Amino acid sequence: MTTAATIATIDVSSLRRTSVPSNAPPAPLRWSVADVAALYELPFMDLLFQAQQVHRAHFDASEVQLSTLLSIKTGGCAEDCGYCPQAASADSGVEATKLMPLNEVMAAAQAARDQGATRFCMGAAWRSPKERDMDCVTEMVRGVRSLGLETCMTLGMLQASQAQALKDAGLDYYNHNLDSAPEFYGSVITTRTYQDRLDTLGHVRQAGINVCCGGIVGMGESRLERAGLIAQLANLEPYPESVPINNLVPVPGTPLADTPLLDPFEFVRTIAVARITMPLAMVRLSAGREQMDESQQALCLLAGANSIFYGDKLLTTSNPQADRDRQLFDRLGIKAQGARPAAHPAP
Ligand code: SAM
Ligand code: DTB
Ligand code: SF4
Repeated sequence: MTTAATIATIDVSSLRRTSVPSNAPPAPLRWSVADVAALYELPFMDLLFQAQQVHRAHFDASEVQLSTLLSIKTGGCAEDCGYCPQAASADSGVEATKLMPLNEVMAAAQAARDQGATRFCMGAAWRSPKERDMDCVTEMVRGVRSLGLETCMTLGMLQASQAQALKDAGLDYYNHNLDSAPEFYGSVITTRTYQDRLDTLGHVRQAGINVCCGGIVGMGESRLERAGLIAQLANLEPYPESVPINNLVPVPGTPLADTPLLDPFEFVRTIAVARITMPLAMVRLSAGREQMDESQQALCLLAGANSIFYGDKLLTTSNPQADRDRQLFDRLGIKAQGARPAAHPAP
């Protein structure tokens, strides 16, 4: 495999620490794509051993954090993300809904907490929230937080003022994924740019909200492009507190429905590489668990994943039943983690 990878010229200056004087030369990138690709090239056992060492230096390797997802506004989305069943352009059968009322959100959050989740993530199929939606979503943050849950939202692109409004309501995390390497991105999404995503992440950081940012593998990208995604994430300054690694859920009616399945070991490798390059992050084994057997999930945990989406549904697709997850945890001697502060504070 080639190692002559170049770092894409994307403007990450808005994500660098504000304490760096503006006339100082930019800090060197922590991870070149070639260095990340070299990790992928390690023998599987060596890669997992290295990932385990990094993981155990910072975390209890028997603890996994549980996040539950709720789709607060489903389908009918104007964006054209090729993987997504919620795009209006997809022929996936997902029905568009209005924004969910607060009482239904609260009931779902209560149920998630009763099942043992510590973080509640609310997702909306929006390009970005409209101003008229902001009062409703900030009320949801306040309500869910009052139950003692960590809150996360993923609402699409945010303006600086919207990020600040969410922060003022007490939002703990904002999820906004880079999704892929910049070189692959344009073949999956055309309605917003990579730079748009970096700008939103900059606004979230500036507001002091913890960043949850990851991507999807198994979309037909090359290994070098997977390394490119991880390098982008690991070079964010600081890197995200939470890193969801999604395996493509190939939904009939979406442009990526017939993508050949990724080798399961390659997915495990991606988790290991994320763990090594972002040692303090919560690395989440995210979408795609339903399609994995339990041995593969155990390998992902061994490779340094320490968070999962927990509950029978992701946004529109299914996730393993909570009972099955509890049984798997028992078989592996894994315990669910209680609420904990973010791995490192936002600047
Ligand atoms: N509309 C908002 C946005 O795109 O930022 C938030 C919701 S969107 C569904 C959140 C993330 O879900 C996407 O960025 C993508 O990484 C992931 N996702 C969506 N469909 C997926 C699929 N079929 N398989 C795996 N991950 C998927
Ligand atoms: C993330 O990275 N994965 C989650 C969450 N962030 C919002 C979403 C996965 C969605 C999978 C497809 C679906 O259920 O619609
Ligand atoms: Fe819309 Fe988000 Fe799906 Fe893209 S990933 S189509 S922005 S809901």
